[in-house]
Amino acid sequence: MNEKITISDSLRSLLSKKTKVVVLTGAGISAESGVPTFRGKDGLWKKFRPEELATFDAFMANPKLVWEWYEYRRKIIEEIEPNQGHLALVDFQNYFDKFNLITQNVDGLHHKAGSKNVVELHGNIRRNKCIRCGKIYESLEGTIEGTPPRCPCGGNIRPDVVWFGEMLPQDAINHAFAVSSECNLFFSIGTSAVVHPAASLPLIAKRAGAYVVEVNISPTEITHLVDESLFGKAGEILPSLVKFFK
Ligand code: BJW
Ligand code: ZN
Repeated sequence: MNEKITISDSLRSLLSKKTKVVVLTGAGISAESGVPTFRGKDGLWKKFRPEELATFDAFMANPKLVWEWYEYRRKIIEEIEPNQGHLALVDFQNYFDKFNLITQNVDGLHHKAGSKNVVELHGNIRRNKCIRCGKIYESLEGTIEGTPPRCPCGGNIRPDVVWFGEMLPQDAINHAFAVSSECNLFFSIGTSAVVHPAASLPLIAKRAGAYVVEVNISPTEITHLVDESLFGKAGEILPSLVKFFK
């Protein structure tokens, strides 16, 4: 008997090994590790307007400011650890025969927790790339020091993340669409579900017949569309869900 959460009989019966499961995560799953979310009361966007920092135009207009903002965030991420929510999703992966984890997060915490084959829709904050020749830099080795550093080709180095108005990595989004339209059970965890195309994944799953569950501390844009909402912290709800696995 699990005393922490109450779930429907429908969800309970879907928590079987054979169910095809897709999980989409957002900033909320990393909040309990100490990564600020983007929106809401304590969101990053309260201090900085997104269009000032998370667009290519913003980077071109003020590369130093944007680079320093990412350096500040990298520093936060380097010092923290995955939480119980990330760890529970490793249990999900080990339990379900068909499991796909898709994240909008750039913090790499799912990987650090032990999740495999994580689909990163918005890139990874640790990786960088040259805006001129496109060379990918896993570290800053080989770049010319500066704020931001420069590529030997002369181009500025930027974080390899997806900014507003930019295309998502083609393979990642194609895979995300494909598995979302084929799953039986879809979890939308710790995301405000306002940024597209990621926000359309739960809707695609729902339209294709999946049972859609959201896990969030408060209602979101998709609350009225999902089959079940589990309100609470991901770091508490997800370990409780694992206890229902047969
Ligand atoms: C907890 C919790 C706890 C807290 N437990 N829960 C269709 C309609 C309208 C607009 C568009 C559309 N298609 C495209 C657009 C434009 C745009 C867009 O979506 N705009 C909307 C905002 C209106 N999309 C794009 O531009 C995308 N590109 C694209 O579509 O390309 C095609 C194209 C190109 C050119 C022209 C036309 C088409 C790219 C989007 C890139 C998003 N990038 C960012 C920054 C990444 C780099 C970085 O990190 O700096 O990605 S923005 C930011 O938002 C980041 C996040 O991944 C993303 C989503 O945020 P998320 O994860 O949902 O976080 P929050 O803070 O919003 O929510 C946290 C939630 O957690 C809250 O609900 C809390 O309650 C909850 N919570 N603690 C559980 N403990
Ligand atoms: Zn270059």
